[in-house]
Amino acid sequence: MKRTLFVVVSLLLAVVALSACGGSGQKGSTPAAAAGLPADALAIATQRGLTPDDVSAALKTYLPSGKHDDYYLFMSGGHSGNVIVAGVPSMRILKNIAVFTPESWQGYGVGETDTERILDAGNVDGVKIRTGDTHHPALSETNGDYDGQFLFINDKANARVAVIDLRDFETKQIVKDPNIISNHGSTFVTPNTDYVVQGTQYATPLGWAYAPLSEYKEKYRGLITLWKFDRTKGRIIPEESFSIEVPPYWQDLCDAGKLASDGWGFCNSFNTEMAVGGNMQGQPNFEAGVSQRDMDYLHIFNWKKAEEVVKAGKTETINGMKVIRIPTAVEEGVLFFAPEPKSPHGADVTPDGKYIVVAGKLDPHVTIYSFDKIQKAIAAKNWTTDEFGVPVLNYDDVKLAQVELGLGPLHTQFDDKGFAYTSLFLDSALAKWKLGGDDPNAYQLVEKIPVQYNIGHISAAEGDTVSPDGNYLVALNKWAVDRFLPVGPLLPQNEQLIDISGGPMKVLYDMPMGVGEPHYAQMIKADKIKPWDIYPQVGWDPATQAPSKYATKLGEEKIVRDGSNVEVFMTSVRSHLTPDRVELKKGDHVKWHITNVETAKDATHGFQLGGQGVSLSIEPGETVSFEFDAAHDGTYAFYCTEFCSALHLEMMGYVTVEP
Ligand code: CUK
Ligand code: CUA
Repeated sequence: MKRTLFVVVSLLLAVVALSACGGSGQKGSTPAAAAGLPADALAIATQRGLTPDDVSAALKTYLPSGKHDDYYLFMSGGHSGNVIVAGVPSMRILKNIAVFTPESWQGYGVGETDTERILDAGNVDGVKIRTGDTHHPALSETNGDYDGQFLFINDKANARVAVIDLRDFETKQIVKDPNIISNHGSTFVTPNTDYVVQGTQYATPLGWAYAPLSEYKEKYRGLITLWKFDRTKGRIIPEESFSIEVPPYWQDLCDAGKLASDGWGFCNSFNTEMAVGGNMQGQPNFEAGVSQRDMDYLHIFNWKKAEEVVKAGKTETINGMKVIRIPTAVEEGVLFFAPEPKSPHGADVTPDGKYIVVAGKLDPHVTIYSFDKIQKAIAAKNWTTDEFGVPVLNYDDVKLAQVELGLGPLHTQFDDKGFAYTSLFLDSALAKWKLGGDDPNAYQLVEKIPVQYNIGHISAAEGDTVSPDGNYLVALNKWAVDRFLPVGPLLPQNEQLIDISGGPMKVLYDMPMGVGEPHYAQMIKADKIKPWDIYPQVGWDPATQAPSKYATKLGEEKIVRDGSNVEVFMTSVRSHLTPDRVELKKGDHVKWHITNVETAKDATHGFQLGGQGVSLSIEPGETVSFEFDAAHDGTYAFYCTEFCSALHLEMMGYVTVEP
């Protein structure tokens, strides 16, 4: 025990001395600076039973009040359908971004508003979809590096993709793929964000039309969709997007090529068996049916070539989307397969773009493919074909190396020192291994550390760009088991911060995630994101990122009646809403616009109108609109929901609806 305390003290002294060296130097740089350390620090460490490792982890992650984190971490919120933003290394949650599910605090999709219309764009056959399952956030990139402008995220359950503008951290657009019902290899961007890539997960007939499962091979298909992104508009342009038809192999994760492999993309698949279930009809469960073959197919596609094929008009338009059919994709050299070991999950391109790392859930190895070898095999036309006529390259021609890491390898990230990191789901561990360039023997396992527990994705600082930082890695663990205070049978997930800056890897912090579950996350340097403090001018419409035609200035508030159509132009400022009386008649249709005329940072006003299911958040400068029918006569109160001032409770008004 004495020895432990001694080590703790030495550690604290060393850290204080170090920070003094790195600081202004005013306080000197000798261990004497340790005199500044509170005398009770040792007592605290002792009393709380902290080990030297605990103390060093605490010092590495603690942020004093007012200090900011080094990185933003954008996590998918899984089946809560949103995105969660945290800071690294503190792991403090900064924001939830409502995406596929309505959210009252942000006034997102609650009441008939512009954000409701964003959600409506993702409806399926007229069914209002207000659930989501977000998996893979993708930051926009310029030359293969995060540029901090936009974030994309998929909804696996309904094959949708959303666009989030990082100037105001708000969802701007949801697009629905008209031909598939679920996606997964999504979202991943091409190196200049020309396209947002989306791969199908569970095959259906295109347009999810009816076909019995007995016709699976004939009628069911997957797609690789390339959503065209217009950076100036900040929108996906469906008319300029297209899909490549692929066999019903259940495409899994995808990644876009970069640098050496720019112009290409890669997707795993895991049901080349084309199993169709039927466990009540004497057939094996899907889990068994899908795992029969030793090899599945890595899908290798040339999206630049596909773009030319689309321009040449060699597509079929299916439900409004241009689709390159399989025979055309084959003929034009757009699509190739390479065998990959049993039921792979992650496909990750190395920072130089020269290699593709594939991890198989049922194989203890990661398999490294060489892009150069793939190109040579394609040029040599050395292939067989699958049942759909797609060229299958020879495994030994394209495989460069394999590294045995452990059980259940899933996802891989990279650092700046030539190492790769792979999550091991079944081992509940993180493996660090060495990349070996073109030398297959140079690929080696370096180190493994346990995580708590059932690790899925990992996210290293800028770890999937052309220039990873090699600083931090977050393990997105599915299970927390014993890590946190018990909260009933539904436990949080555990996001563990791991130090990968050099030397042995170390777990620094356990972050309970009370919603979720996060699948993938991306971590970007904080200074790359330049969010607005307030909207650029008073009367701003975040839906168009332009001045709103409903902007209302102080003193110009009004209520306009035209028959039974009533339009309200309201302002909000601390601590009143003007007008504060809205007199309606039963049966009126009301359009209501509120402009928050504040220009002070953080001076947001909320708005709820009792009995109408409306919730708004009106940030400084913003103009928000909503509509409703005054279907019942009565007296209702509206008020500001943000405690914005001492007289916030008085920031209210009445709606009277005359019979
Ligand atoms: S998936 Cu969840 S752990 Cu959707 Cu990327 Cu692998
Ligand atoms: Cu505005 Cu409370």
